[in-house]
Amino acid sequence: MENKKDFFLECYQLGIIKFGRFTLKSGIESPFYVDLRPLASDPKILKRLANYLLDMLPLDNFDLICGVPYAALPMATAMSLESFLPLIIKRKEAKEYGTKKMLEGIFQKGQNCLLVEDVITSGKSLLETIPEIENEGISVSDIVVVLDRQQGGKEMLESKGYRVHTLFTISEVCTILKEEGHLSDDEVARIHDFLEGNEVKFEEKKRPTYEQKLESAEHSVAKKLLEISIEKKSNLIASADVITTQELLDFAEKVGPHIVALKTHIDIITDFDPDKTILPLKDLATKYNFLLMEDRKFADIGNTQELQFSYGIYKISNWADFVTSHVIGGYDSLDCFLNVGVVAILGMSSKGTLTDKNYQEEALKVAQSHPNVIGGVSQKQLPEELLLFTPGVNLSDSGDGKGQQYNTPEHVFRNLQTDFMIVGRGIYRADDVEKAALRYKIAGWNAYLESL
Ligand code: BMP
Repeated sequence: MENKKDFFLECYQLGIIKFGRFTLKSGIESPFYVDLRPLASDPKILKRLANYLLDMLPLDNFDLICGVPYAALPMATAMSLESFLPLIIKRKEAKEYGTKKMLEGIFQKGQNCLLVEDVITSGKSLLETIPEIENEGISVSDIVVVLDRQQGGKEMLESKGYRVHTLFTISEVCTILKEEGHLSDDEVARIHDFLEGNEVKFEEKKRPTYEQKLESAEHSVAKKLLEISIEKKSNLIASADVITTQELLDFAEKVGPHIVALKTHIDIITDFDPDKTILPLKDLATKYNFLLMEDRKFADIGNTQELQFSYGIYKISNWADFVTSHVIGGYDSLDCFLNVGVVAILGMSSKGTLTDKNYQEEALKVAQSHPNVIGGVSQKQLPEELLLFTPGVNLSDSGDGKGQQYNTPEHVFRNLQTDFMIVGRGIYRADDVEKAALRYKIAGWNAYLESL
């Protein structure tokens, strides 16, 4: 089987743990929030999860399997399908009519049932569930849990004689996320304080508003983008990944009123013509007040990039307001992008990207020091002086089957403090493109306001 850390990181991409400041049911403020329900929406992950859980267990001990409702129900079902252990279902409330049974399915007194739970905190809810099963004459010896929040639940149940098997602990998860650069030292320290029962000090530092960013922005393109954002109440960049001039112009006409920039991959336009493609596109950009972002992702030595930027059929330097570029060619390779802004590719959104922690740190140093750079493309928070552009945003999908990994606007604004979200298929594949653009614009702006 693949390694458990990689598996966890894939689960994490589904948004199962959020870090910040959350008020729990008990009224306590927690620096993290766990919700494993999204795991059930990805069948491949759910199946692998079932096998990870089964691998930890003495399966011969069990006659039945049961999930604690609701989050663990799909997990228990998947485990049953993978192991052929018969599933029984525990109700949350007894039926008011008919049999009034708490347990549904086929079982006999004296059988031993494996109990499945998604998250264990204090263990209180398990302690309430177990007697309801035992009252039916079924014994429970083992409980398997996906994530232990390490707040005493496991120890409490073990002291009562139950064996508790946990796949991940919150400490383990923090170590993985810190190694991968998703959590800072401060956040990890706060989580440890919380787990040890100490009072947690939440930073009151807020993300800067677009107005504050505008005050400190130095590059003219960064300023222009922020001004448009404030004026249009939008942080949406629509990605026009279409392949004909007509589609591109139609798309720009529909999304124009709602976006701050239109992102192009100009080399996928099959009938490119500077007069028929670029001139009307520039007119639309003026009419609707948006910038043109060419997602060329330059990745060569400075001299070649200079030629690619200004020559060939696309002559990007004639019309793009800003471009994306890898920084793999080093600091000097970015000198050629005079008069446009550069968005440095620091970390990509695709599965298995080679932009690892070390690469991102080095790339960030180049981005921070080069005067042509206005920001970066990343799936992580960036220092305040850079604008963060985050692709891989979709309101309804978690991936595209080709490696793209999606997040919601809430995630990218709250957890990454992004400045601009980039949306492609979420908009251009929608039945009503204009409506979709407006929907994303509103979702992005609300997520930004909530992140302040
Ligand atoms: P979509 O929302 O349809 O997945 O499109 C995302 C767009 O952002 C694509 O044009 C892609 O080339 C670009 N992109 C990305 O998805 N991930 C990155 O890390 C960098 C990108 O530029």
